[in-house]
Amino acid sequence: MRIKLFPTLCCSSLLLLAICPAGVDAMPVLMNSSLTGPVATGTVPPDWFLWQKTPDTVDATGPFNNTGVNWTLSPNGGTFVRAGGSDFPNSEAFAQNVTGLTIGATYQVTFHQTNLGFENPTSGAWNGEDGFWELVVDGLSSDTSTTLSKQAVATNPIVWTGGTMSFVAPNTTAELAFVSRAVGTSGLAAYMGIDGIRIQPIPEPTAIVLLCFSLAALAAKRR
Ligand SMILES: *[C@@H]1O[C@H](CO)[C@@H](O)[C@H](O)[C@H]1NC(C)=O
Ligand SMILES: *[C@@H]1O[C@H](CO)[C@@H](O)[C@H](O)[C@H]1NC(C)=O
Ligand SMILES: *[C@@H]1O[C@H](CO)[C@@H](O)[C@H](O)[C@H]1NC(C)=O
Ligand SMILES: *[C@@H]1O[C@H](CO)[C@@H](O)[C@H](O)[C@H]1NC(C)=O
Ligand SMILES: CC(=O)N[C@H]1CO[C@H](CO)[C@@H](O)[C@@H]1O
Repeated sequence: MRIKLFPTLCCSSLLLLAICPAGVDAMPVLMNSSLTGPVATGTVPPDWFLWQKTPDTVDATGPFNNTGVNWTLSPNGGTFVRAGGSDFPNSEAFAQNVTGLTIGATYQVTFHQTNLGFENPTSGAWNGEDGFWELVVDGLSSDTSTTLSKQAVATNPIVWTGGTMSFVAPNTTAELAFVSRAVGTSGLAAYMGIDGIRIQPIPEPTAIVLLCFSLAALAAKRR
């Protein structure tokens, strides 16, 4: 009896392991998600580090508030990060090593984003590019946000919208870099703002979870 049952149990367990995704019990730890810190050029808020070039920590008065209107803060308030995006190697980026991840689990990153544009302080020309944010996880490009156009004219208000990107955790701790990027190849940068970053595990699709429950129940019954 024992000898006969063993292969069945063994197979059920293997099947469960193969089909059922790893449970996500832990919540990822993202420090200073509100990007709050002293206003400064070429500096990112506490708990974050410069990943490439020199993004800035700014508030509604700048620095680099080269726009025809006053800047507005994101719904998250406080300071936010402004970064000039261009082709990848010339884009400004900042990062944090996020802990508490489950290997192989998918995470959704949500945030507030805006395209600030850039009014040339000397000529008054309305420069800047359409831009987006790119998420690089442990050196691997994982996702991009929707593209935001710069305001049509310099005097249009600064608008914040919700952004979403996702990634699969390669390790329990992973380096998440947020890279400002420009769409065009004009050589001008897209001046992107970001604030209020949140990371949450994406729940497994209901169908797979139900299948796993059924298989687990079946295995228990046989046992
Ligand atoms: C623009 O930034 C400068 C320098 O940070 C600041 O003195 C000025 O008050 C700001 N202007 C507006 C309209 O926010
Ligand atoms: C723009 O900012 C300046 C400096 O902070 C302030 O004096 C002015 O009232 C602001 N203008 C508007 C329209 O909010
Ligand atoms: C973040 O993680 C990367 C990759 O493991 C490592 O090279 C880097 O030193 C870490 N940085 C900090 C500030 O912990
Ligand atoms: C996973 O993260 C740990 C701790 O940061 C590190 O020592 C290890 O090398 C990483 N493994 C891989 C495959 O990157
Ligand atoms: C959410 C969070 O951790 N915010 C912190 C960002 O860093 C500043 C400066 O250390 C803290 O005051 C905030 O509490």
